Amino acid sequence: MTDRWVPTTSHWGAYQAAADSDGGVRVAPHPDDPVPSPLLGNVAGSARHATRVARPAIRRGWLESGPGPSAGRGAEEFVEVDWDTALDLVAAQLDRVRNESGNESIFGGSYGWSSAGRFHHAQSQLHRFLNTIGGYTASKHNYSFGTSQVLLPHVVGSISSVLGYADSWETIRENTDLIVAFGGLSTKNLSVTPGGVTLHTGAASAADPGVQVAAVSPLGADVPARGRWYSIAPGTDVAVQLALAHTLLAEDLHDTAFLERYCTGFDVVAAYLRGESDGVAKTPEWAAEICEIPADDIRELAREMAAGRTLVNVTWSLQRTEHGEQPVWAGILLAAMLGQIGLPGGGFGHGYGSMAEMGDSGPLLKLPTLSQGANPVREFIPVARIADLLLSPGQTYRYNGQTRTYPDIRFVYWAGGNPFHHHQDLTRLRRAFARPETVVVHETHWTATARHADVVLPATTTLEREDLGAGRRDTHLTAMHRVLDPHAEARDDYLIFAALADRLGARQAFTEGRSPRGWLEHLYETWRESLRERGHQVPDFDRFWELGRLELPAVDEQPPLRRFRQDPEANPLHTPSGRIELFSATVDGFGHPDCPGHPVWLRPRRTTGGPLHLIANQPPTRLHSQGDVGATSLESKVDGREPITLHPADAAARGIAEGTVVRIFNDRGACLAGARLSERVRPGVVVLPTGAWFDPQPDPKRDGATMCAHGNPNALTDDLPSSELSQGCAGQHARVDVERYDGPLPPVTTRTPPPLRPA
Ligand SMILES: Nc1nc2c(c(=O)[nH]1)N[C@H]1C(S)=C(S)[C@@H](COP(=O)(O)OP(=O)(O)OC[C@H]3O[C@@H](n4cnc5c(=O)[nH]c(N)nc54)[C@H](O)[C@@H]3O)O[C@H]1N2
Ligand SMILES: Nc1nc2c(c(=O)[nH]1)N[C@H]1C(S)=C(S)[C@@H](COP(=O)(O)OP(=O)(O)OC[C@H]3O[C@@H](n4cnc5c(=O)[nH]c(N)nc54)[C@H](O)[C@@H]3O)O[C@H]1N2
Ligand SMILES: [Mo]
Repeated sequence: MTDRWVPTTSHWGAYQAAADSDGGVRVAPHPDDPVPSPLLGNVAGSARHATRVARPAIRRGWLESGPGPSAGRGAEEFVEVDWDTALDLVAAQLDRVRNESGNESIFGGSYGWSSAGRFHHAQSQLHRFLNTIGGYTASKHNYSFGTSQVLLPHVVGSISSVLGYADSWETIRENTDLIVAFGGLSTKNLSVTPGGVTLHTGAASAADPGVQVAAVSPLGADVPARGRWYSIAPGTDVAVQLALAHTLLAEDLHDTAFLERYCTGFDVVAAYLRGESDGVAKTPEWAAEICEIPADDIRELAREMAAGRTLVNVTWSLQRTEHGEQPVWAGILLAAMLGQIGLPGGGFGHGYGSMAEMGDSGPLLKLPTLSQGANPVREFIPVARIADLLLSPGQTYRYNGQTRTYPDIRFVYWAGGNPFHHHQDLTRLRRAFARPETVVVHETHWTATARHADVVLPATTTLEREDLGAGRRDTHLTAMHRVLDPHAEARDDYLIFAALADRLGARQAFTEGRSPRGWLEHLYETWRESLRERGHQVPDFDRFWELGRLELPAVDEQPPLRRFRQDPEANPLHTPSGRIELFSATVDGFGHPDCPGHPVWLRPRRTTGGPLHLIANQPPTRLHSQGDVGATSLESKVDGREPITLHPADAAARGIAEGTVVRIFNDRGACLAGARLSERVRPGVVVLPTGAWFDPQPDPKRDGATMCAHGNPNALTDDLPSSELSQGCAGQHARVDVERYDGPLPPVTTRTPPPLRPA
């Protein structure tokens, strides 16, 4: 424990921390950070909150009756036990399951953001541990841009060519005339990068990029200060994009030389735009009917796009929807027709306004990295198919041209993620979590996922251990000093896995004989050596630790799309044609009905659920579910519930006033929330951000159904993928209705631990 101010970092940025006299923590922004994150306000209140997991805890039914499927998960009380009891039980079950049915019946995907820190990253620790004991069924891709992760390799050959080498805000300011921002440029998202960002320069840039911005979004909040707002009906961006493309084509504003030299398949797309292949010309008039943006505005915008250097940006939210491939592919089509892909400040952007790293100018540098080892098991799922996996062993499904089969999972191991935050249709996920024999969760706090486990092992937070921290495109590496002693009996994920590895005969393989501090030195010195080989000098570990941070050396690398533009024969893309595939014979050949071989407008299949379009976007007050018991998050609540924002007209039609507690419902579920009214939300659209800790209670309006008393939108979302091509998360949208909630208000129960009994 230290009452000195010491450096640390988090996914929402670097900061300073010191212990206070009551055992809690004081935090202050990094002194050089121009725009510290509001999420910093959650740290102090979360650090020693009543919901910290204090001791190993075991669900009573599992402890008394042994492993097996159980609907008691998420309902029964927990029994607190000592560490040796808990570790012996977990090790024995891992051993039994791997011997009886092989390691593929252990699901260790364990998706989630966990905490910043290159060594103690819980998911990496879990994967490394499971690999030393024979492997696990894994998950592929992420919830953030999992649809693009499957699509982009078919279209531009890799994900990183678009996401890894984004132009900096500075380059944009110097070169760009117009940003057409599908999904807007939301500053609320820009304090966050996985691993952290030391100096938040991007938030200010997105708020006012210094160039023209045409922001296409249902929400005024996504529009930068001097941007133009194109208010769009959610889920219809592709219609606008195709109409922009149609205008470029019809008015001969497209760059035929670029399309011929660098792209393939434009002829197929052009026939579709003209309506030759389906009888419908994709004119602005056609689009206006769908997206509710006037046809003349679309036509004018197309002309403006062709008149200067234009960056076509698509936020990640747009691909986190049904048919989420289409707005990404259509965005690339538009950028290709403008002929500016590979030019500074032009072409296609994906994720400006989604994450701080996009537009940050720090070096593209490999950071110190813990090896996860090799997984002998080949089974995996696309990450968002978790409920299908648990509910439907043996069932086949399509994915990226393949037909795959779900393995039979008996043991679920989760560390550093919160599926009862991140997954869709949480009522269905509860049924899925009732199926395995054993669910083990490492958690810092009593999240909904911890409450749905059989064995909960208390993990330390970053403040309670030492680590090295930096994010992608970060400018600095931070020496994350320990500030607090571990809470109660909490242990580092690493030490928990070391103790399990010991019981399973894999201690040496897992630890390589190193202490946590020994690992930090090892990772740092290995990294330092690799930098030295490339001609960069950084201080030794002891000096670095004393300094508290070091500036990362600048590395100059030409973005792959710039090299491609300079010489497409010498630097082809990793696509079958070596070019940008506006039509992909590969994707076409897969025959997925919901993702044909070129960008198309597809009507949403899901139109039931209610008259209002719910947007479940990222919360301005938290990182996902992290920090929901902290001050910034709590201050935003309305009567203790998550705020839902409605247009005043939609509210008035339902007798809802500012501050009213409302019930949001559809055929999948219901939740409560507190009404906030705003003219800056499109009529017919409501916004309920993700991350309020899921609080399932009996729904007083529907027999046998549950209602989240707190306001988690995943009580309402559909558990359906973006498409069969990518099987990505499509949780951004749902159809719902909203009503006043006049009944007696159920208390929010997430801010105290579940019922716990001493052994
Ligand atoms: N409806 C809808 N749903 C969505 C989205 C959406 O747009 N709409 N967005 C999706 C997206 S993009 C994402 S990335 C996901 C995010 O989903 P998650 O990454 O699962 O969300 P987090 O709340 O960050 O969960 C991280 C968990 O790790 C725990 N943790 C932190 N540090 C440690 C540690 O050191 N050790 C251990 N053992 N645990 C730790 C935290 O307490 C927390 O519970 O949500 C997705 N869900
Ligand atoms: N404060 C904070 N910042 C975060 C996170 C967080 O939890 N909290 N999470 C981080 C993570 S993991 C990720 S992946 C990124 C996610 O980055 P994004 O996915 O880009 O973020 P969202 O906030 O979900 O959505 C951005 C905006 O898209 C708009 N939008 C939604 N649907 C449509 C549509 O159909 N058409 C148009 N034109 N616009 C639409 C919404 O108005 C929304 O505000 O954010 C990161 N930043
Ligand atoms: Mo994400």
